[in-house]
Amino acid sequence: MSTHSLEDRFQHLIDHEEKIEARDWMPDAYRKTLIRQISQHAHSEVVGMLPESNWITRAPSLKRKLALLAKVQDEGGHGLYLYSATETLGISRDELIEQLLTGKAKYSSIFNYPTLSWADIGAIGWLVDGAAIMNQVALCRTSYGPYARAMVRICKEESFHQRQGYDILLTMSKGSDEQKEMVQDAVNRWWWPSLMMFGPNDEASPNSAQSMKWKIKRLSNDELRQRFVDATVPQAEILGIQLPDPLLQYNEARGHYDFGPIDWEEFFEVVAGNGPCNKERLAARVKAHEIGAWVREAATAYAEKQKNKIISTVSVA
Ligand code: BYC
Repeated sequence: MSTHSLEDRFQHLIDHEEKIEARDWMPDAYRKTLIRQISQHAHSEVVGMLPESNWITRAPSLKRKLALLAKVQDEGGHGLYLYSATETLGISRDELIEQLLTGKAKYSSIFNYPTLSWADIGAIGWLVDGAAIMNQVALCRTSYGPYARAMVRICKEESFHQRQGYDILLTMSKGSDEQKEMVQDAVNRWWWPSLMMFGPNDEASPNSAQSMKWKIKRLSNDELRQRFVDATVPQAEILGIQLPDPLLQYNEARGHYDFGPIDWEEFFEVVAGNGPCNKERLAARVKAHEIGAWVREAATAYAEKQKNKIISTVSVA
């Protein structure tokens, strides 16, 4: 079959909502885009463990500690599913990790901000996981089968993450004046970076048009951002807090909330490696990789031993 007809068949499958599987023919650019997006997503999950794990030992009760511990472990699991999905596209885990540790690969801008108080853990769950779910529910319908299936399970766990964050803030917002101030301060700092998670505006998003045609992305960056704002404003009202945007206002004609301009300069600085915690985050991942070398070596040696055992059993038989 010519490349032209292969490409027609591929787009036909996508247009008819069929999933593309690892064994199927796909254009090189589709494969490349998926490797980029899924591996960035995997890196984000793993780097995303860092700001929160910092608070596990300081959680204010056993229940809070258990929930946070479970959440951080879930993020590690999400990284695992996503690295595995990326590997089905013909790239090794070692190569992907190398790209992260050498700073060649991106991960979500949001994880380059510091967690200064316990209320930040609530704000991350509510806003960061809330934004992540908004993006990821749409990705459950992405055209690449292994990615879509990984997203279904991830979304179930993300809902728990969002609820645990909101519950922290709800409890604190009914507490002392100092606790209420901590909630407001955390939300002030996490609101705008959460809106940036959805990526640049549609007209400044170089990958969107093609990714939408291939149904890798099902909704645009701006559509998802708007849905997030619309869903989150009423939740902020229940908390009794002010979102830090004087231009935030319901627009009857549009049926959506209008919101103020995003500081894209800050976003691109953070993505370029110059955010408040970029260097710290990468250094932590490099250190963890070095410390974990013996685990990988032991697992490889064990796998080799098992392989030899099977070979010798077969040759004796
Ligand atoms: N941070 O053309 P665009 C989570 C890059 S949640 C850094 O719109 P695309 C978690 C983009 O990569 C977070 N970089 O790109 C939650 C591109 O650069 P390259 C992870 C960003 O791919 C709680 C350039 O800007 N979620 O994991 O069409 C706890 C132009 O952008 C960002 C996902 O990864 C950003 N925020 O759309 C723990 C979801 N935004 O690669 C963990 C899956 C954009 O061309 N990913 N860039 O050099 C996606 O849905 C899409 O990749 C994005 C960007 C919407 C993020």
